[in-house]
Amino acid sequence: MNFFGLMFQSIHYKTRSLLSSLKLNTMSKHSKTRVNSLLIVDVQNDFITGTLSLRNCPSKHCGEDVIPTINHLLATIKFDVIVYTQDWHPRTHISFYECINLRKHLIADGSKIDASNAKLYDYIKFADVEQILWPAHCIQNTTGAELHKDLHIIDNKTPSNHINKNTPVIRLHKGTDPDIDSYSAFWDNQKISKTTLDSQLKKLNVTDIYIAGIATDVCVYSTALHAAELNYCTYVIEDACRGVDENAITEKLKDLEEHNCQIIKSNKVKAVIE
Ligand code: VGL
Ligand code: ZN
Repeated sequence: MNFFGLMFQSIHYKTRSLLSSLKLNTMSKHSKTRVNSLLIVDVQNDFITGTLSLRNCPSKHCGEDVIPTINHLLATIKFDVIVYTQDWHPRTHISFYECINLRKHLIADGSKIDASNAKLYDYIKFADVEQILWPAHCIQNTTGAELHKDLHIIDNKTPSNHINKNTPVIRLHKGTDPDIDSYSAFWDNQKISKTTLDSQLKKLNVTDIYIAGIATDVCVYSTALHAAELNYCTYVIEDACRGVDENAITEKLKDLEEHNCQIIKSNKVKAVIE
């Protein structure tokens, strides 16, 4: 091949590789079309200053510390969908220590703990279901069940710089059945009934879920575990969460990593999304 032949061949190859890399780029961009949601779990008065305040739990956390971090995420990142969940129990909920006498007959035979010696935060077995005895909390339509007043609630009247009035906002109540507890926003603790959250998110084509809120080792944990199980790309924003017990928090976050969740810091979220 003469000089011109070689030149032509080299240009030809360069053009081909340029074209194929362009194609690859657009393909990977396309396959990377993500629909991002921020799921804000149970930022409710009772977990912050009320009957189940994290301050009185082994962690001694201040639940309100999640609020500036979540508000900053809402103010600076364009999420496609926002979800607020609320623990929303009837007065006689199975998880309430104060209601143990209502369910004396369900305590398993031979249980070391019975209604007379049970203490707050004990694990008790009702039939064959283990239940922690929490202080009564987040009772429907009480102040304790309300979202904290400083949390930015996105709605039509108060969009943020990045989240406009057309951004879908989902509000979800969980734990409404008196006889079954529900830590996760997707399923009750026995996985008997599923909430509407998965179908609402799938309808909106959500692919990625970023989770923040309370409590890291309880409702955040169960929600993240189920989100990953339901094939969402799942992130837990560690510093936007607070929990009940430090040891449990460490253990549960490790477990989430082993179940396909990614634990990230709030200052890294923007770079992952944009
Ligand atoms: C929660 C304990 C009991 C939570 C709910 O939101 O993490 N914790 N109920
Ligand atoms: Zn609860």
